[in-house]
Amino acid sequence: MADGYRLYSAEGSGGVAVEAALTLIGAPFEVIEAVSFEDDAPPDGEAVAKVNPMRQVPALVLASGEVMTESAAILIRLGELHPRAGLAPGPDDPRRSAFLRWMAYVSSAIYAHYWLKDDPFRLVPDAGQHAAINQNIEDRIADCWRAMEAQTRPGRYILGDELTMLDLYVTVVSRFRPRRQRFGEAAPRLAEVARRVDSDPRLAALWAERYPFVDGWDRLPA
Ligand SMILES: N[C@@H](CCC(=O)N[C@@H](CS)C(=O)NCC(=O)O)C(=O)O
Repeated sequence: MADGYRLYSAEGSGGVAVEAALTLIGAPFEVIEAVSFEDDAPPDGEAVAKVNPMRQVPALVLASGEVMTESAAILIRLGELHPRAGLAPGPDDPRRSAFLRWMAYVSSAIYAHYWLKDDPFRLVPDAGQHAAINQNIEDRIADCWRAMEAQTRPGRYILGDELTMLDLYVTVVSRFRPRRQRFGEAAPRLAEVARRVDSDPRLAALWAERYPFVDGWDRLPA
């Protein structure tokens, strides 16, 4: 796509946050399905390897041909490149510090865990330890959501009443395992924002196709 973006992404991945951003921006983009998580096997990143040696999605090819990886950086940059969409508070915006802080936090404190969680063999050869690793990672992720909840004061959206890239990012990353139930227990106000973004009519088709919401994900225990 000569005048648009080429996005290496995958269904049910963090790349869907970038797909959501490009959808709201209204920019032309082509998606290349690039990492397979089929059958709970370790992710296969063969298709993305030629643009991202880390074999991870999202990887965004800009119209210039330059490649960007790192979901938070991609979202922030798209916000800068398309300021009229109003999705990324600019340098003089009072929300700017919180915006940058929580974008980096979701990436480093939460999303980064999935490299091990998706395939514990990467660090621990003994499969007998994997259930405990998984549990500990999920506990840590819940703690991180809880800490974010305690330090933010969402309005309709996390930084106030306007939707930003941060809302898209949290909405997608909170769909990762252990899914929304644990997220909702740890961070009920953030979960309310995520539900608002889930039901944004501009994104309904995208969510249904790229990250279908499974009934019961956000059901809290009775
Ligand atoms: N730091 C990267 C992490 C991206 C990432 O972990 N992507 C997952 C999909 S949600 C992936 O490609 N996993 C395959 C792998 O790590 O081998 C980012 O924020 O974009």
